[in-house]
Amino acid sequence: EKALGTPIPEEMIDSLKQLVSDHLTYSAGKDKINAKAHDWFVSLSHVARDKVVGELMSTMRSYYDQDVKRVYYFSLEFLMGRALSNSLDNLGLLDMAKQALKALSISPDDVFEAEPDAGLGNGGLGRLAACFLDSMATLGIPGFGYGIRYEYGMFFQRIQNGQQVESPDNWLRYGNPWEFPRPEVIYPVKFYGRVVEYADEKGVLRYHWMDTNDVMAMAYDTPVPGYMTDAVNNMRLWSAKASHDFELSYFNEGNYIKAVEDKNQSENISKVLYPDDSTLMGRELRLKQQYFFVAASLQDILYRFGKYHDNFDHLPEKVAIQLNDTHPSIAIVELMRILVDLKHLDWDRAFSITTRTFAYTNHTLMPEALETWPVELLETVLPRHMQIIYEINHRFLKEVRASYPGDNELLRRISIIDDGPPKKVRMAHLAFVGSHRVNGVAKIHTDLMKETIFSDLERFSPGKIINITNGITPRRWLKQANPGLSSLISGKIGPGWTKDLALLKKLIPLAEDGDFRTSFREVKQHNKECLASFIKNTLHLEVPADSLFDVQIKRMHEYKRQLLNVLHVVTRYQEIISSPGGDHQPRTVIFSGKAAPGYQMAKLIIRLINDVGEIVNHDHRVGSRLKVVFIPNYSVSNAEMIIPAADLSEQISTAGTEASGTGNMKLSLNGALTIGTLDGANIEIASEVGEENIFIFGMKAGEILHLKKTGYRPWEHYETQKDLKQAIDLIGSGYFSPDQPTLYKPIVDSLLSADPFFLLADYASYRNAQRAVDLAYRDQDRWARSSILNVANMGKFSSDRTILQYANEIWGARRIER
Ligand code: DL6
Repeated sequence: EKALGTPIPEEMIDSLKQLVSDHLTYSAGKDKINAKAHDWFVSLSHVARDKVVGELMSTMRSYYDQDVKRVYYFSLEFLMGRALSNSLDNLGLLDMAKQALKALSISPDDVFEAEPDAGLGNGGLGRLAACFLDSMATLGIPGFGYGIRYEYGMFFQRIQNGQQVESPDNWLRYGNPWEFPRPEVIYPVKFYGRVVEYADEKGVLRYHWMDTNDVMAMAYDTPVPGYMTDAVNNMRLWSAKASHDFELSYFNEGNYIKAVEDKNQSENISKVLYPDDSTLMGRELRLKQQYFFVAASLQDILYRFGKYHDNFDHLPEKVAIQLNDTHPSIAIVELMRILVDLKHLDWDRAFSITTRTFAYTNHTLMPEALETWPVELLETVLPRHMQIIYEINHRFLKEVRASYPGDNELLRRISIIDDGPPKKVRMAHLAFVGSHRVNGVAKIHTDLMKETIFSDLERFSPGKIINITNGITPRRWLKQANPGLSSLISGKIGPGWTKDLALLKKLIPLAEDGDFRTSFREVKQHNKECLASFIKNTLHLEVPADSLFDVQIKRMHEYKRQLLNVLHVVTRYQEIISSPGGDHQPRTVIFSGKAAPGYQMAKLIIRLINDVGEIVNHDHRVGSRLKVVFIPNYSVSNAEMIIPAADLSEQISTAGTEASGTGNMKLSLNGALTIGTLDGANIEIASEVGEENIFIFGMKAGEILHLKKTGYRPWEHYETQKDLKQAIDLIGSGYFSPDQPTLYKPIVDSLLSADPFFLLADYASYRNAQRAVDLAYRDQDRWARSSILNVANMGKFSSDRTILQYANEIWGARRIER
């Protein structure tokens, strides 16, 4: 690695300048005179891409030469964010590129910001996939991402009159310099039709799926460079193309428009990302998306496998397929169809190959997010697959019956088919039965998987479920997002932590070093000033950069309890008003997050946050002691800006609901202290950073379960806790919505009648924890010490560790030396 602070030789900068200028002419086709930031972005991207693509080819060649076992990560979502600065940094060229741009009198920030986010994901699940690709490339694991090249990514969120307004994210409008279209890599994918049984020449019963409607899947490749390594992996995304440009029969009849309409119908499959990560509606298009990408990916994988192998028994030795949640789980059935119907393997052999190839990661216990597909829909869209699912289930239930004779209740619960009505396929059961390993994403989540949704399956296949706690890439989430902290750390302990995050432990003694604490605080202060000026420029709101920056950034969802945070904000507001001379710790409470467009309650909470902000921020009695900010359009790029500026990280989900969380890791890695429940990975963060450096509150998962069983009466908390009652009453009174006094009645009603996420039960404990935060923040030196210890103890949460665990415990994949 380039030694820290070594000046970059002038001639290297000159030659980079020349390359960028050449690409401006020959790739962007622009003259310097009228080139815009976007043109420079395209030009610099081509420079980086040229370096990456050579390595991509030699990496692929070496994988072939060594006939390595390949890992295929199947995901309906890849939330990659921007590629340019990440690629340059991975190549070790980021500083040089910035200097070259400056020498051309171009602002590097403008150039990097001209790149649209590749926002092909909803939240944690999609971003995890992106971190995993980065880690696989960095570690030299032959890992390939397979997914969909959505024409429209996650919707763009604006706030108008306090409300979320969605607009399409046309991220490909100006082209995408990072992708390589592969018009020659194109596979047919079948839908609908019917299944015909026939006996082959040996009298064996066979199935022929015919009269189908075909769509073509065309590949687009995006190179994924590892950090400071020659290895470059590939992410292959599929785009739907009509199987023929025009329906000729219509065309010949002179119905030109109808002919084009059919083409567009087929291409709709890869048009748009479904913007809901919690309630998975059984929509036909979504099922078609799922099958579309797995069918194309399997054809591609088997084509590659077939170049060197002709015996499918060896498939699990050369191929591992990881299913990112159940979304791609129809792949299990598709591989069975290929092996049995097309390759004529007998069922048991095919099923053994299939289960040894697949593994499945579960990311949620929420019942509404567990996918089921109506049998009727599957029978229409994928008739042969439905038959195969029945057969898998039949054989599986036979085994269960043999182990637990007479237990019909167990058979009903464990079956892949839910008898309904309507009859449905439980995709999680299918994924479980069709995989050799199933994993949860944090310890508590895995334990709860075993105790709840998979308890029967776990009893039947003990040991199949394992835990692999999530992680995040330290490159994007510390090195690039927080250059100030990154260089402070590297200056003290060297740059090795970027590849071995456990080395951050070397910072532990520095928490006792006053000079280091001062530098550390200066970096945080600088980051807060940058965020404050962003807020001023975009939202026209001044927030004091010396106040405590209290941050909750994630999808808007009731279980994540943004509303609990709002209740606390309202209580603070009331305290300030009722004791104007009091010594109130100034706070800026920052929210950011999108709500699924159809999720009315989440949208109402966004509106409440904005309405509370509107009143609080303009109340002269409050002044700078409390500000409430909602930053619109939460995205990877916005996260990269907000996270380094956070003092406090709100991770306050109801215990037992958040599978892991990864924002919690990013914030802590950037020195924010967590206020959180014993949920998801918070528990593991607490044990790494130490109880004295985190603010834990609230009921434990077991206690919540007990309360659910014994009867929860939220109104008792309302009636007995004065400050809580006052906050709820103020919201219910229309104080924050004077034009529509009953606007927030649904929120108040929900809290007082059912409070399904136990906000009121946790309120007092949350308030106490917030008091402890205020107190701790007063001692800036103590706070800095805790903050440093958070950073120092985050080694476990690198996605490099996570990926090595997957490689060893699930995939049997090894790191490739070249
Ligand atoms: O595992 C990644 C991420 C977890 O960190 C979050 O806790 C969890 O909510 C999220 N799950 C989903 C659910 N989607 N589905 N299905 O996004 O996964």
